[in-house]
Amino acid sequence: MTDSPQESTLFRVGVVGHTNAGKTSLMRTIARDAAFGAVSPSPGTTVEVASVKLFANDTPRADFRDTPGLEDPIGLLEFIDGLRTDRRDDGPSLIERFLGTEESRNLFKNESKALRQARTADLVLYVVDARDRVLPRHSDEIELLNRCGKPVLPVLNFVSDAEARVDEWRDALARLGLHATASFDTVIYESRDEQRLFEAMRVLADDFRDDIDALIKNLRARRRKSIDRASRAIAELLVDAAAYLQPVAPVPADDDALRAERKRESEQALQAALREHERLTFHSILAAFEFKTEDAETALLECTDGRLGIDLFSKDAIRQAGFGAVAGAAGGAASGAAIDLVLGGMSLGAASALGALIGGTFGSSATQTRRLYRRLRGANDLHAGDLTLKLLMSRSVDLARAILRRGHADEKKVRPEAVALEKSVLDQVIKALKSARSHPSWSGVGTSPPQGNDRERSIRRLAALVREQIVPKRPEETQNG
Ligand SMILES: Nc1nc2c(ncn2[C@@H]2O[C@H](COP(=O)(O)OP(=O)(O)OP(=O)(O)O)[C@@H](O)[C@H]2O)c(=O)[nH]1
Ligand SMILES: [Mg+2]
Repeated sequence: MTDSPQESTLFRVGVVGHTNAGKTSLMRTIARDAAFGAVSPSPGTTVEVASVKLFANDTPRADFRDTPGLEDPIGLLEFIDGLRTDRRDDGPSLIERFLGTEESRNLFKNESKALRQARTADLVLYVVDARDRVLPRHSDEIELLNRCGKPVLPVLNFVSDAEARVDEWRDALARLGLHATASFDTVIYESRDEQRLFEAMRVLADDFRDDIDALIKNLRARRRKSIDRASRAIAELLVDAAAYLQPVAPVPADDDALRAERKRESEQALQAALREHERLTFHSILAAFEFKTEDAETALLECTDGRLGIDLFSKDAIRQAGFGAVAGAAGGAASGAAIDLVLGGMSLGAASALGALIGGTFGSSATQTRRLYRRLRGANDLHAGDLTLKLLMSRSVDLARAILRRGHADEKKVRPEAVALEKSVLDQVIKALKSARSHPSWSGVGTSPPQGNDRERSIRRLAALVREQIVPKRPEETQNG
């Protein structure tokens, strides 16, 4: 890998460690790129150095280099010790000498690629599988890295695992002279841990303080933006679904069989439209958190026994969301496929009152007018009931919560945990959707989202409500704007 003059001044971080410690996984999560490199449970996966640049406001600020794992640190340290010709040989000169040997090109081919990066980096991230016991090979690895003459920051990976020995590791590292340590699970993502990792890097690489500060600021801004975008996508889904009307074709008054048939057709069409709209929202949530959505169904979302595989219009969906009692109270609502679709019926009195409305006493939109005429002619509409709206809210919030804590290194399918939302929150949502209910023209189901100030206000109000459910406000977020 050769560098242009401009690139050679870029803050360079070597990501080094024992094989299988999660170096490539760390790269994936930090770069928000689930396709970076190859990750596997077997050791020796990465065999070439690969670089990722991190940007803040379109300016490259750091160049992270993934390296092959150190497979035989004990043998390598012995070999390098054997290269000593003078007792005053220091670490870097021994490493340079090693990199010039024949053995560095064959026997220690992978290790030499890693050490070359450590030697040329401005900072070395030493990735450790924190579930491992602290072994002699680890102290040899640290000795090798120390000899490269660059600041070393240990990163304890797998820290969300019940078997992680974080304290043991911190203690052992301190005894080896490494007092600054970061912990970062690359699969179960914690934005605070990522920020702390960068803050620790800043302490050790003061020359690049401005770059690291810019990256930290960028991290915070991106996270806020992701949460805002996901909240908005969910709010739009709710407004669109609440406003949506599915017409039921009119039938002669005496033909009950045909009426039932038309209603069934309409129900199916409404269900299909809302299912598709929910699916699109799931994609928007993934995109909000910088996950690629092209392969969402195959790589991320498709699951048969998990939450997302459960049909929106099924008893299981109701049960999953913890709405069993609600559905029971609705009396037979949970009877399978045709759950909670409401037929907009109308009494004669109401119809004549509407007739007066259409007469122009009060202004009404073209869509409203058309709808009223249809109703006067005995036609009807179906719309989603409150239960469906609550389900849409609950399912998409569950997904957003899961994605919020998903590292790009996670290779498993998304399995959102069903967290029952408070009844008062769901009631607030239904209340906030009241105006959408009476404005069919606000619905973007099956079309591009309509524009309009009132719709926009409704969406913003709901988005604030949704945001609080995705992530409770943290003092630092409010303080930093
Ligand atoms: N649960 C969990 N799994 C992880 C974590 N980091 C890595 N893994 C898994 O551990 C295995 C090894 O991860 P890699 O990223 O390939 O490790 P590596 O250090 O790049 O390995 P080599 O390239 O072979 O040296 C993969 O199966 C990862 O999915 C983590 O923080 N938590
Ligand atoms: Mg790797």
